[in-house]
Amino acid sequence: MPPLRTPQDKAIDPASIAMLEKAAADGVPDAFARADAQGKGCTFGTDGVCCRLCHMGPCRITAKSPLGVCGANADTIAARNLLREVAAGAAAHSDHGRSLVLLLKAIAEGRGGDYQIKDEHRLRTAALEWGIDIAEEDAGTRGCGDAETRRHGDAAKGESPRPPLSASPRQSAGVTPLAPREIAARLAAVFLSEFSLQEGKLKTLSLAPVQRQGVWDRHGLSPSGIDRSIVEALHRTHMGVDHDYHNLVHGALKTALADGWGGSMIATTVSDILFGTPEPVRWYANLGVLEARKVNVLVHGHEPALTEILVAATRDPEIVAAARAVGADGVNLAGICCTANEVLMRHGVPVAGNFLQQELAIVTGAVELMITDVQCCMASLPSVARCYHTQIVTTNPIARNLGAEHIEFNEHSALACAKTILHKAIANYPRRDPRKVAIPDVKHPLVAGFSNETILNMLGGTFRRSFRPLNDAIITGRIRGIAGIVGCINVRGRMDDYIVRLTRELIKRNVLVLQTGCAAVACGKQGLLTPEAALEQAGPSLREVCEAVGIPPVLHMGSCVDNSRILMAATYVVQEGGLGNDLSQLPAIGAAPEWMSEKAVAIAHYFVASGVDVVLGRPFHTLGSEALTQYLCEGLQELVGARFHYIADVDQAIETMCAHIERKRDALGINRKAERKLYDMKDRRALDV
Ligand code: XCC
Ligand code: SF4
Repeated sequence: MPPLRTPQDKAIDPASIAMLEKAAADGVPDAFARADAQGKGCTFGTDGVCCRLCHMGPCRITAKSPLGVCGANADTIAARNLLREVAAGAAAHSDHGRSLVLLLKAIAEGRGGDYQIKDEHRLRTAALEWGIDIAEEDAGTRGCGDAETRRHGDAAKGESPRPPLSASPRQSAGVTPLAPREIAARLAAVFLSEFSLQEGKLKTLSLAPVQRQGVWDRHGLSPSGIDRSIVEALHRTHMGVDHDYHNLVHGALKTALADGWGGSMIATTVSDILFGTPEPVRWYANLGVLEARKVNVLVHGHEPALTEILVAATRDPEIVAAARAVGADGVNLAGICCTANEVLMRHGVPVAGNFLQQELAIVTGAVELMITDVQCCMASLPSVARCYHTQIVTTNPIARNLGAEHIEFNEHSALACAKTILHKAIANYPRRDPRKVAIPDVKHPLVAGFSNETILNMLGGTFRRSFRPLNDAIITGRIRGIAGIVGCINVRGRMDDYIVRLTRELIKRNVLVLQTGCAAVACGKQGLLTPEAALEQAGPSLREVCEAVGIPPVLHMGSCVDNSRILMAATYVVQEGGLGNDLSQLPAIGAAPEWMSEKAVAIAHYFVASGVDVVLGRPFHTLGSEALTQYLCEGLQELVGARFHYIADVDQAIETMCAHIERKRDALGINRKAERKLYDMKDRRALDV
């Protein structure tokens, strides 16, 4: 029996440590306690060699019985399980994207209720990106070019697409700009057809560098419709269909591409159109954002639609008056998980915490109500809430929880629904037990909201939007490369620890870090998402660049569907020129240090399929198949020019990632020997400080 973990073994931030201690004192079981109670877990599951795909099984692979009843071996079983995880992850992201597209369609048809299009500029640039004309030619006039070719370049001539620099509709004689609702209708129709496409490949793929599209086409990895891809993944993993682990991995890459370049890309784009493209905003993260004198309402999950309306409703005089009437100073809205990232970036709503802080927030005893929607909302929430006065409200018909109240959210009555929920929270405030309240006085400022549109503006200026300064900094070696550190946090490790140590060390070594999801919040809680962090913690040359542009050394780009922003950032770097023609040539690497969800499995696969290596702090469930593991961690290099790295040790991850970046620089010929030596010396100096 291993010794029980202390709160310090479970978390690094003082707020979480304090709440883990309080949970134990209050007798409230938390995810860490349950993980400890579960023990190491079933090794068949961990190794990926348990199959329950048909009722002749379940079958488990052992040295004595190396084949399932149907003859499937460990390679087949583990690869099928992996592909199913990718399909589930892709489904979660994409279904979220679909609900936003349906809202866009409803607005276009005048059925949007309390919603409207916030960012018409983004609507027009998106329309151009997806080949929709945003102006109509009057009869008898010729247009000045096909929107499709303008945006996507001419693949036959090897041209790459360009970022949409301007989206002013042509105002010349004979051309009438379309009304936003008409553009929205056309765009929604194109997006919906991306889900239902039965033949041919996704339109969205053409946003990628032309060379990468060629890799996908050559290897049969270009997905058709998003829904079709997910159905195909489930079909080929049914008993008795696909048994070749290579082919199953190719299926995983293809399905993941339908997520990253399809469902997630669409989710990000439509969120920006509906709720506004994020711009840098400075706010706070960690449990200290809860306020003792206010009604605390937490939004938790992934879908931003309801939360958008809640932000407005919180400021409604009726709600403010109601809060005052029960003796509170108002309503304080704060977020958990990716909903937090969505509203942080667009409204400056503070972040109470990341995934593993959802229960700990309730343990403060100061949360009147938590609203959950889809994904990453633990089943345990109602039972934790019962130990305090907190109410849990579910809002999505596919995500209910016993012990929670279900108030179905409907965009046609969004404001009324938001107010109903807030009134409930206010009515609950007098039930707060002051003896049970302990809000940790811990919060850190952070800057979030680095959409590509913002980065283009910051680097190039509004009139010369460009990634050029970034490319130049990489070419001259002031920035060694780019690391995307993303994904969840996992109760099996020490929360945030790997993410934060990795990020700290990489910026010290002059690597610019891009983040999303719970990883971004982990670093936000440590103060790494501020321009001041560049001064204090970044290596000397990264610091120079950050100071010149006014950015933090770690850029928070949004929620997990916003990993699509990282794909596009890398694409813009390629298109800017000087760093190769494909994503696989960039001095860039991804990492999901503490991942736990199927969505993270999908994300990791679409990065590798896009040509970007990914370091995983914990392996996929494939260790029971040496052949499969080797194919993922070595063999894929030949197919897509990138691979996975299973690295549990953070120091080893740091060295692997830096070495990878330097190898890519060498291959590009931008590492002149003398310069590299000088850099290495500087590096050592930076390390000595
Ligand atoms: Fe969930 Fe998105 Fe993972 Fe965090 S990072 S634990 S998926 S909230 Ni998306
Ligand atoms: Fe066993 Fe094959 Fe059925 Fe899986 S599909 S449970 S390995 S018989």
